[in-house]
Amino acid sequence: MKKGESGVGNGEWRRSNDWNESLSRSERLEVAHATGQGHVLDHSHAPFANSIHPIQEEVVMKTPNPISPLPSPDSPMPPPHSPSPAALALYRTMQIIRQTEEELARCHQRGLIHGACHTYVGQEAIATGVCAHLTARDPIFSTHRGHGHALAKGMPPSELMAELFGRSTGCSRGRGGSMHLFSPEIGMMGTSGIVGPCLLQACGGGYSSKILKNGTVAAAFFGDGAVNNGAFHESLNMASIWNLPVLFICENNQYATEVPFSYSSGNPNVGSRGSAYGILGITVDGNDVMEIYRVAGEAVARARSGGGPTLIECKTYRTRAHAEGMGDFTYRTKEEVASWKERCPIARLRGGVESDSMFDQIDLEVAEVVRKARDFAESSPVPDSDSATTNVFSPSRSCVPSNDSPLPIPNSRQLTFVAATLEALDQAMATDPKIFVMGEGIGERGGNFRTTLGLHAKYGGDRLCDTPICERGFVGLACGAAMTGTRPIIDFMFIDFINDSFGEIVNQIAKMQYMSSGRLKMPVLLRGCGGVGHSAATHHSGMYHSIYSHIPGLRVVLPSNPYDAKGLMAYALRSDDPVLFLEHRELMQTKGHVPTEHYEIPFGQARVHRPGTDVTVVALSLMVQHALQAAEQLTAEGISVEVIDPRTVSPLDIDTILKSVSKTGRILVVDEAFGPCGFASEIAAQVSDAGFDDLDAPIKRLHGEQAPTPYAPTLEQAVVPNIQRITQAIRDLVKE
Ligand SMILES: Cc1ncc(C[n+]2csc(CCOP(=O)(O)OP(=O)(O)O)c2C)c(N)n1
Ligand SMILES: [Mg+2]
Repeated sequence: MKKGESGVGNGEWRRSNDWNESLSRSERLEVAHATGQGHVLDHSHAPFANSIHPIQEEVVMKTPNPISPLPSPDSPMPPPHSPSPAALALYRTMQIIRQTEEELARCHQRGLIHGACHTYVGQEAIATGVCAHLTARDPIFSTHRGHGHALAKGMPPSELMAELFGRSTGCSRGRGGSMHLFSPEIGMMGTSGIVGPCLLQACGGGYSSKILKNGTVAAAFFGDGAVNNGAFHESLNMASIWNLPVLFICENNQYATEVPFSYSSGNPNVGSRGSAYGILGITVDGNDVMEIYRVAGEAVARARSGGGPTLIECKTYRTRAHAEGMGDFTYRTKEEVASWKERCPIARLRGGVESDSMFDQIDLEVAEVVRKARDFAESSPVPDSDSATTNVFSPSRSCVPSNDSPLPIPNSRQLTFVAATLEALDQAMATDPKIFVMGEGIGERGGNFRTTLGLHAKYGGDRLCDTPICERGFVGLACGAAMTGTRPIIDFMFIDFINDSFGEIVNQIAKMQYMSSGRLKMPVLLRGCGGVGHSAATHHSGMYHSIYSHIPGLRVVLPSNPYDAKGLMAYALRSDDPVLFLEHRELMQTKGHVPTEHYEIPFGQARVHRPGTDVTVVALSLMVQHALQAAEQLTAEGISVEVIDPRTVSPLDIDTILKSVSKTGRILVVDEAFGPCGFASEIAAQVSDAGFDDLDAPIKRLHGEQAPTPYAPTLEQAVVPNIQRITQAIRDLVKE
């Protein structure tokens, strides 16, 4: 088939039924390589009902199908019979979707729906055929066009409609609307307004299945628009190398908004792309619910029995506009839409059965369900405005307190900063089998900075998982894993690499608890080292705490010594919030007193490292150590400096800072990172708001220069605060 041609009705529909489930990944790869796309059989040459499930065989053979291009035109048409229970069940689900969507469209026209409304009309067969094989424990992850997925997974139409009406009874409690539907109770793990992440999250669902050994299968539903996104590539590769129980369901409706797939895709065949990743890829008629049901059934069974992932491309068409209210005929013709309406998956399943049939009874029953759903939505209360900021974070919990301090204790055990975090991690992994670590070289090698040294031998390769270099991919996977009950730790090595996964953190991980109204927890720990000092230059020296602290839903932690590093790490490993754990490279080999036993340091509790009366200095990470040395030097000059280490930027313990300022009347904030919109600016703003009357001098900030980090040691030292500059800044402030 040439680029841009549709396969519909021209005998190009392809599927495979000879994939050997017992093949290992390397054997699958061999087959795939040996045959090119040989694992993808030309359906027109295959016997039609060759490997059909018994129920389906009955259904398919009894369902005349005048619209379908399948089976091949030469196949004999089966005689009409009354439909099987399976066919009726599938029909009912498709009708629920169709009638709910059409009602939603009418409600949108009446102005009852405030935001976007992307309907699934024309594509009902896909969600219906796939979800029929899934239980409530099997997670699905979906996209902006997700109404049909939610309904097929078992969401009552009333909950969907109430959500689009913005009511508190909606599936997302009025927080999500059309594009953000959550019902984890039935395995509907969420739709996303961003194209791509659902594939990565489904990999996370598959990875959880592997860690928890619970036999669940995850599915991602996505459009053709997603297959040219990096998330597609990274997901299929990860699912392949880790043999994840995942179904990738591409709903190729041939347009991404107004852009034809034939234009945007160098290779317009999605199903055959599976072989590029060593996984089975299939293309099916997306308007043939029985065929989808059959193929998905095989794929689910394969995934459940350890046979790994399957990519299923369903060729289909949306017969309404991209979203309600949008223009439709600037990029496609009325004739094209009309021709696809002729291929309606619902009419096709009816197979020409006329009125007074069991289908008609279902139509009437569904109409009543949808009418009641609309009434329910319209009469439901709007959310209480007091709830607008709840569930951004998990409720705080008690912990094993730390009564100790990082101060040197004679003859006490000394550990490096890294060894302290390793001990906390080891202790947590020993007691919590849901924890796993992902990163480059963190397996047998134990990590570039020895952050996981020795753990692979203790806990095995699934829990200490070396990754390909695909930060967005494995962070997105971590999101889906946390959604499905495990505790992922991502070890970035250098924290600069975190920015490749920015969207997954900011748009997905950080927002998940809020968008699910607290029904999903997000225990993802993201760690890595940064900071200036090793001539690592601009891509290996970053300090990004200010950027990520700006985001609601993220905890940001920067320990300044080994004792705090262990306690904060231990607390992070039991937190239900996503945590960025930022380790300064210049601190990693520093030693300090660290108790052997388990202890935790709760977030949001600053440490006053040194009491003083003349000036308050607030600093983070390495800057705490610099500030302490500066304070020591200034004692000789008669200046008494109080040094405060907030330890966490989110949450920020402003009370300890304000209390100190009420005593000293002067404050200097030292931060290695850039100044504008930064940590120091935030503290300055909060102190001027709440502590203005206590100030005897202007608030001062000392921060990194507004420039990328250079390489040469002389240049490097020119862009960050050092002991000498801190000392001078304190002297100047005392004189103000
Ligand atoms: C990453 C990203 N870029 C752009 C958009 C804007 N957008 C919303 S829907 C859409 C088209 C998606 O097409 P496709 O994936 O084929 O799904 P369909 O709408 O056809 O079901 C686009 C570009 C987005 N939501 N996410
Ligand atoms: Mg599309």
